[in-house]
Amino acid sequence: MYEPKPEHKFTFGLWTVGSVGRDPFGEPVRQPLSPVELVHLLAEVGAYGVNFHDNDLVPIDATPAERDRIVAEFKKALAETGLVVPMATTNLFSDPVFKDGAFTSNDPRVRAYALQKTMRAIDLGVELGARVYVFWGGREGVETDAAKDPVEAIKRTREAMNFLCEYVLDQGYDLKFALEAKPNEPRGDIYNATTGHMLAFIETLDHPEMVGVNPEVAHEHMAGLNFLHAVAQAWEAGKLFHIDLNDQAFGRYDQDLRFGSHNIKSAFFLVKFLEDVGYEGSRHFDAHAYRTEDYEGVKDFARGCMRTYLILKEKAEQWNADPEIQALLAEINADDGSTDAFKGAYSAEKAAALKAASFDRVALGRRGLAYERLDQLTMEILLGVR
Ligand code: GCO
Ligand code: MN
Ligand code: MN
Repeated sequence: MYEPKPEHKFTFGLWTVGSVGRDPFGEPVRQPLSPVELVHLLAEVGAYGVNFHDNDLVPIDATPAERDRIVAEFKKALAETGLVVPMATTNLFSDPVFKDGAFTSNDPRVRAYALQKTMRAIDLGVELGARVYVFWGGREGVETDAAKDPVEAIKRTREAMNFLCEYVLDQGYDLKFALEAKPNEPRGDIYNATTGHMLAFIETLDHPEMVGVNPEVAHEHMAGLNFLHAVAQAWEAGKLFHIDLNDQAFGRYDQDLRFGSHNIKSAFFLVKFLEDVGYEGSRHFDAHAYRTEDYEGVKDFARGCMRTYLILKEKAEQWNADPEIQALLAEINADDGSTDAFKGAYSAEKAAALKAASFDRVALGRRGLAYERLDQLTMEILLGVR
C-alpha cells in the first residue's frame, strides 16, 4: 500500500533532496551529495524521475571536458537506476551576475548572457530527455520601483520567451515551456507574481501553444491565494504542463514544506482534482527536508511526500464513491428543468423569454444548501473515521 510506482510520475529536483539546509541565518547542516549520489538516493525511495537546474549538475565554471564527464556519469546513474529526467530548468538566480534579474535586468549584457545560458541549459536538458522546460524568474523583480519600469520588464520577458521558443523550434526539439510564478522571495517583488498573471502573459507571446505554467503550492499560498483555483484555471486553459508540490503556511516566509504536511485539506482537494481530471504530467515535489535532518531524514521527507500523495489519492477515491456524499452532490446540483428554455448561447428570443420569466427569489434565497454536512463528511474521511 502507498508504494510509489513509475506510473505515479513522482519526481524531485536535484536541489530538493540535495538541499544542504542553508538558510539566511545559518550555514549548511548536511554534507553535499553529488548528482550521482542523489540519483541513487531518489531511486532508493522509489521516485520516478529527477529534474535539475543546469548548475545543479554542471558547475557554472566547468570546462567543456568537465561538463562531458559529469553528464556521462549522470547518464550512467540514470541507466543503472531507471530514473528519467522529465524536466530541466536554468539557474538564473544564484550567481551575482543575476542580482538584478536575468531577462529583465537593466543591463543588456546580462540579458544576453541569460539567453546564452538558457540556450545551453536547454541543450543539456534535452540531451538528458527533458520534455518540459521550467522558467522560474526568481530575480526578475525589484526592491524599489525606482529601479525598473514594470512595463519594460514585461516587454523584456516577452522578448526573451519569444527568442527561446524560436530557438527550440529551430533545433527541432520536442520541448514545452512551463512558467512558474512566485510573488516575492528572493526579490522584494517578482514580476508576473501569480499563475493568473502568467496565464495572461502567455497569450501575448508569439507561440502561446508552446508555453504553459508550473504552479507551486507555496507560491500561491504566499500570495494568500487558493492554489486549487490557480491549478484549475491553468488546467481549463490547457496550460497545466507541470506542477510543483510542497506545503506552506499562509503569511510565512517561503517554507518548502513536505507535501501535505501543513494544509491537509487543500492538499486533498488538489490531489482529488489532479486525479479526477486525469492530469498526466509529473508530480514534482519542490520541497526541502527540515533543517534538523540528516540524509535518513531526507529520505523520510521524500517518502513522506509520495506517501501522503497516495493516501490522499485513496481518500479522493473514497470521497467519490461515498453514497452519502454522492447523494448530497446530486441534491446540490439538481436541476428541475424549469430554466431549460434559457440555457446555452444567446438569442434574442431567449433573452426576451428570460426577461419575462418570474422567479421566486425569496424561496431560492431561503434554500439551505447542506454544505456544512458535505464538508463534515469530507473532514471525517480525512480524519480516518469514515
Ligand atoms: C523557489 C522555486 C524554485 C523553482 C526552481 C525550478 O521557490 O525557489 O520554487 O525551486 O521551482 O528553480 O525552476
Ligand atoms: Mn518555491
Ligand atoms: Mn518551484
